[in-house]
Amino acid sequence: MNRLVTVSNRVAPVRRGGTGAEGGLAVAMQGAMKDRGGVWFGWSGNIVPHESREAKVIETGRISYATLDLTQRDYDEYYTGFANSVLWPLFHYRLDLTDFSRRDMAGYHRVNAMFASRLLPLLEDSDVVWVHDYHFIPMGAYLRQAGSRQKLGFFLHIPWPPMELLLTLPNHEALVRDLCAYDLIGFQTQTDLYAFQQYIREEAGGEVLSDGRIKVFGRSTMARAFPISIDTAEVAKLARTAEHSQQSRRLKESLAGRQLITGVDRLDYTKGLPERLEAYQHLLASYAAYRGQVTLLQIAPPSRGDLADYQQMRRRVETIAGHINGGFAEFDWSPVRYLNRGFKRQTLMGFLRLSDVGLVTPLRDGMNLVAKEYVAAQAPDNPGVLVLSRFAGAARELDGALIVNPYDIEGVGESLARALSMSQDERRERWDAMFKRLSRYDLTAWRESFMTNLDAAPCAAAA
Ligand code: GDG
Repeated sequence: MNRLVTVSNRVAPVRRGGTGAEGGLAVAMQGAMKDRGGVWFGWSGNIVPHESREAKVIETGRISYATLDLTQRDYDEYYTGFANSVLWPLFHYRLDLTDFSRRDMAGYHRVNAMFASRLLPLLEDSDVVWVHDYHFIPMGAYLRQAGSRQKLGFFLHIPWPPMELLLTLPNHEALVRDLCAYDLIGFQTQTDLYAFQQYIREEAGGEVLSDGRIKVFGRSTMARAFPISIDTAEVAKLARTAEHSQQSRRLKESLAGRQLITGVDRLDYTKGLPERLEAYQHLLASYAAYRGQVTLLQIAPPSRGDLADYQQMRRRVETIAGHINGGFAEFDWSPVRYLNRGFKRQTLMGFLRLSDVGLVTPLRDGMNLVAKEYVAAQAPDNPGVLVLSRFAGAARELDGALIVNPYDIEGVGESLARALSMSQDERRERWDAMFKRLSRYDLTAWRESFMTNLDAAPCAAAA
C-alpha cells in the first residue's frame, strides 16, 4: 500500500489517553496512518528566531513525525493573521470579525511555500499526500510548482462560505485557483460543497459535472463531501470503562441526584457559548421546577487566547456564567460549573455518559465531533438526549437529536426542558438510529472513503 503523507498545521503524536488539549483534527487523525505507514508533517508548535532549513524527523513505529518551527513573524502573519483572523472567521460566516491585510496574506503564502519546499525532499514517488485544513489551502499549488508528482488531496475541516461572503476576501480568486491544484477536494457537508460549486460556476466560470468533477482555470479536479466521523466503538468502550472511574463517581455524587447537562467546546466564538448560557438561564427563569434540580457542566479549554476576539468572548461567557450563578444559586447548589481546562479523553467520555443532555449549540461548525462523541458515549438502555444546533455539520446526520436554532435563546431553553423530561422510550428510539449510523459511518469509513476517492482521482501531474 502507498504511504500516506498527512499534512496539518499541528503535528501531535497523540499519546494514549490524550494530552487533554488536542482539538478535533488530532483526535480524528489518531488512527489514520497506523496501517499504511507514512509521514505526518506540519508545524512543531515552536517559535524560534530563524526559519527551519529542514524538517526535524522523529520515527515512531511506521510513522515519521516531521516538523518545522516558525519564526515570530511567520506565526503572526500566517497563523494568527491570515489563517485565524481572516479565513477562520470568514469561513464561519463572521465577516464582522475578519481583519484582512496584504502583509498577513503574503505571510500565509510565504509559509505555505516554505512548508512545501521542506516537505518535497521527504516524499517518495508513490506517496499519497493528504493536506488538512484552511492553514494550507495553497500548499498543493506550491508542491506542484516545486515538481511534486504525487497524488494530492485536501480536506477542509471548517465550513466553506457562501459565494457572496467569499467575494469579500480580496484574494478569493487566487485562493480558489490554488485549491483547485489538488486532485481531490473534500468538504464536510453538501452545503459546503454546493457553496464551492456555486463559486466555481458563477464566479470562476467553471463547469461542475454530475460525478463531482470540476473543470476550471484550465484544469480538472474532483470535489465531494466527506462528513468526518469518530471512532464510534472506541468512544463507546472508553465511556463504558470510564463510567466506574473515580472522576465519574465523584461527579455523580456531587450531583446528588440532579440532572446533568454537559457542553464541551474549545473556547471559540463559533461555538455559541454566550447564547447557550443565556438559553440555560431562560430554562431556569421560565421553568421554576428545574431550579435546584439541574446542573450545567461547561468544559471549555482555552484556545487562541492571544487574539482579542477570543479574550472578549471569554469575558462575555464569564460574565453570563457569573450572572446565572449569582442570580439562581442556592447555598447548596450552583447552576453552572464552568471549567476553563481540558480533561483526559477517557474522563471526558465518562462525563458525557453521565450526562442526561449533551448540549452542542455552535453558531456555525464544520462538523462538531463532540455531538457524535456524546451519542457514542451513551448507555444503550438509558441514553441521554442530544440538543444540537442546526448549524453544525453533524446536524445533517444526527436527526435523532433535538435540532435547535442557537440564535433562538427561548427555543433552545424550551428544547432543554423537553430533553430533560423526555421518556426513556423516546430517548432510546432517537438514540438507536443515530448510534447505528455512527457505527456504520465511523472514522475509518470516513478515511477509507476519502482515500478511495483520492486513489481513483486522476493525478494532475500525470496529465
Ligand atoms: C474542527 C472543526 C470539526 C475537547 N475538549 C477536550 C477534548 N476535546 C476534543 C473533543 C473532540 C475535539 O476535541 C473537538 O472537536 P470538534 O469537532 O468539536 O471541534 P473543533 O476543535 O473546532 O474541530 C469541527 C473538526 O475540526 C474535525 O473535522 O468537526 O467542525 O471546527 O474530539 O472531544 N479532548 C480532551 N480533553 C478536553 O478537554 N482529551
